[in-house]
Amino acid sequence: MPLQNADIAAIFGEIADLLEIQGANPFRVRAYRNAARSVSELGKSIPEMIGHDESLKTIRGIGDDLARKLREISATGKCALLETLHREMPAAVSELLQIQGLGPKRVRAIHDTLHVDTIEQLLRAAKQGRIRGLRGFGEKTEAHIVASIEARLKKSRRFKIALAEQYAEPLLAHLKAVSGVEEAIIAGSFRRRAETVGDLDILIAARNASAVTQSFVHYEDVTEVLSSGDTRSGVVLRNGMQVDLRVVAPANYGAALVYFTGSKAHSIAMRRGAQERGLKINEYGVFRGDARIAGDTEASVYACIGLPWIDPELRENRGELQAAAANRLPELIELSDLRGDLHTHTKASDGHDTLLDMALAARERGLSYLAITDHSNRLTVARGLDARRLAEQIEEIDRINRTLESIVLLKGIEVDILEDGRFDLPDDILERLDIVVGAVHSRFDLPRPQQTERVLRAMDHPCLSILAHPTGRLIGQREPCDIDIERVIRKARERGCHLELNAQPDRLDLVDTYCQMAKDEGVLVSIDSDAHSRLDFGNLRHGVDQARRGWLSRNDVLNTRTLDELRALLGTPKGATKAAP
Ligand code: DGT
Ligand code: CA
Ligand code: CA
Repeated sequence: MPLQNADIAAIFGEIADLLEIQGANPFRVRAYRNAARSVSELGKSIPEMIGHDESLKTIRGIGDDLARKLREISATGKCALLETLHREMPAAVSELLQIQGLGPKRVRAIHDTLHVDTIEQLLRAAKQGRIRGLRGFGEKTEAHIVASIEARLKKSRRFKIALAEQYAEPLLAHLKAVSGVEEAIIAGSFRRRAETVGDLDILIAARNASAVTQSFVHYEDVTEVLSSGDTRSGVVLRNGMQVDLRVVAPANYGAALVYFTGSKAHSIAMRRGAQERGLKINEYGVFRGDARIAGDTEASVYACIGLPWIDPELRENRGELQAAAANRLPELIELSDLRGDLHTHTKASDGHDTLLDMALAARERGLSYLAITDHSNRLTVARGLDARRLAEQIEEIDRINRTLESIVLLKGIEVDILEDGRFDLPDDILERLDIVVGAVHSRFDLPRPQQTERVLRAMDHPCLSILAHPTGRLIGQREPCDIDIERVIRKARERGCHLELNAQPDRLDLVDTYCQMAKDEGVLVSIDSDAHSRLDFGNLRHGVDQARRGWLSRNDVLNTRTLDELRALLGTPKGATKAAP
């Protein structure tokens, strides 16, 4: 793996942190911090620039000294200054800066007097009351430190659903194999297909509860048993994920499933509905007085309050109970409804497979069209295509389309939206494409008015078909950019262009509530894998899950259309005329 700009930026960032803790000259600290930022946002690879003998001093914030450091890091992967700083102060100390309320001076005081190097040590010290005695600290600060570390730990302990699944499925299979088990399911946020899960909630219907419990606590991946009883137990897996287990009698399964699927807000709203009818719902069933009137299936529970069964993805108390009562629940999209994928990469940019391999893999999945949308020009880190290479790819696609059956390749590009909202490829090449996917890859930090204007301007371009990963967030890693999504959605409607639901498990961008907004405005959402290899078409399933949470039906999704319908929708945009070729 060659050195990435992000690695270099991380080194500069850490230098800035450690210098700051040491009380270095603020100008010097800021220089490193600015350099870290311009390196990470630079559209070109620094090692490549060095390889091509390009001047590094054209980069914002880089002078002689920092240019020398860039060369040093590119050549050795290390920076002598950082190593010196590490000898004086352990790396983990700079993490302490991330705790709310702790600036460099305080971090230094804590480190020097209490020899605290890590966040865990800091939490312990704060809980033992050793912080309040330091000069400049008090009980309030100490309590604040505890609260913010705990909030942080809680947040970081959530697992992306695609990852949780890898641990959950084998465990579930293990439990299903226990004799006497009649039903076994993972309920909670996992069943609601949330983007991340805090823990897993396994529900089992079995006659012999203790056999299930024994098998659960002795599962090979368990490192800690938190509790173990006949109906309830909890464990921690090797990866740190907590799993709760409930074992119920088969007759109670439906009621228990409603209860443990949640969400809590959905359950509470349901119980209110039950009370109005003089009923009581709990995890054992539905009761009128002492008489149990339902609860063996989920549908029987909903029927008691006059409702049809509700898909788990909708159970967030965001209007699903009202929609159910009015018989207006959406018929949610399914994976098999997708006929194509409109955002994928090949070896030509940063993908791993050839055009042909991607086409064959898509066909294997039952897709009937596939847009190839490699990166454009400016993303040199991803070996983005310039107009000449894109023209070559267009010809190659024509050649492949002449020989390939049952699938059609569409010519496309994932074009970079520059900071001013323009594209980094000329119109005459974009006009030759079937599909133009526009994407922001830099300056995620622009203030809301600029970010919004930037994207709206890109959407004004008559060639733009789809706005890719509209908020740019990476789950647990990068916050969404600050953008007025309502204006973006309205713009898409006016312009007749579309918004992507990027199905990469760490993007899932649009989020569910924005999907719902798009649907309400009549804007079609395109569920795309953003595949970088032929194995990535599996992403589509996660995209469909997210779309279901966003209330989308087949008709709300662009790539459920037949190829002819799609071509019509991608045709001449509303409010713009495509220049004649
Ligand atoms: P998570 O684990 O944070 O991703 O989210 P959930 O929804 O899986 O929440 P969790 O694991 O705390 O609880 C699992 C389900 O159990 C939850 O969705 C609904 C139910 N539940 C838990 N606590 C309560 C409660 O106090 N009242 C009600 N009605 N249901 C609860
Ligand atoms: Ca859970
Ligand atoms: Ca739980």
